[in-house]
Amino acid sequence: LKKVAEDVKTIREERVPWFPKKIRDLDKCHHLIAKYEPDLDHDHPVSLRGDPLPRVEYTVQETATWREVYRKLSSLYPTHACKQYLDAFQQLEKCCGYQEDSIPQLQDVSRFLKERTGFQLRPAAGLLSPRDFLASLAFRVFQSTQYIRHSSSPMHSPEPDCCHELLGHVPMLADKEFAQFSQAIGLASLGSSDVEIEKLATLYWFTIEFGLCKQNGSIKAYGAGLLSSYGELVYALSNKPEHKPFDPELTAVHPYQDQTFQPVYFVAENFEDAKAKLQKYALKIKKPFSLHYDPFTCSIEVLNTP
Ligand code: NLE
Ligand code: FE2
Repeated sequence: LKKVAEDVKTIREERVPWFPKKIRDLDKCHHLIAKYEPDLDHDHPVSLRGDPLPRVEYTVQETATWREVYRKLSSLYPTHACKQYLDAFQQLEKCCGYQEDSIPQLQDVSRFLKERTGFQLRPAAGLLSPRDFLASLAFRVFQSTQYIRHSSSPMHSPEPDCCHELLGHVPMLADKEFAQFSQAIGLASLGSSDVEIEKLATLYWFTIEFGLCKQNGSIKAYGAGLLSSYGELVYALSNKPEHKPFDPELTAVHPYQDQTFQPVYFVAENFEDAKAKLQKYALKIKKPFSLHYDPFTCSIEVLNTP
């Protein structure tokens, strides 16, 4: 009987894709999506995984691109960004060197976030596979690019770059509730099947990247892909695209657009509600164990459920 039990256990375990259990395991979560692999004909060293965040010296032209992006976007934030974003952005300007004349260093920003919500940044060489990217969120690690978009398209880039990470993601990751929401998507992804990962990546896309939320009777942006793109931020809050209520079951299977503006955005009631809905959704993902994140050791405890 013991033998049979062990066999059953092995078969079960084989069906579960590998996932990181401690923060150090994230060294193995670095797979890039090939179509987005950046051509490396720029002067900056590409950070290697696991390294401490290197300080980058940006060129005059790169800093000029940053200035343009920063100026245009910060003029829109008061009317277009959600309150949580505006609060954090103010803090970043006050304590973290956010300003139009220099590109903040990921190292400094990571320290700032660590003190607010425990999130930390880690260098990534480009767009990562959804499985690897989502797994890092489970540990409150956010994998960030460090190079900057081309100067010819400051108002929209289909790929992540440091404008997107610093102006899109970082302010939101400084918010407690949003940090919890982000970690919840990450935890749901651990050990999930490819089909479930695809759905979670779609949920990630329509919330953390392109989410809108209700605030004081109007609609504001909280998605990083909007908050880092002047063009799409204006468009998303206009009457051109469709707005639908955030509902994980439907949102998770909705087709998305990764080359140009989204035809549809999903609107959350508020973060608390979005998190509750997401957690309810995550509970339905079938796994032969349950997971517990231990914040003291920053590791995952796997509890077998018979
Ligand atoms: N469209 C965004 C921008 O221009 O910053 C980047 C999105 C990355 C998924
Ligand atoms: Fe992003």
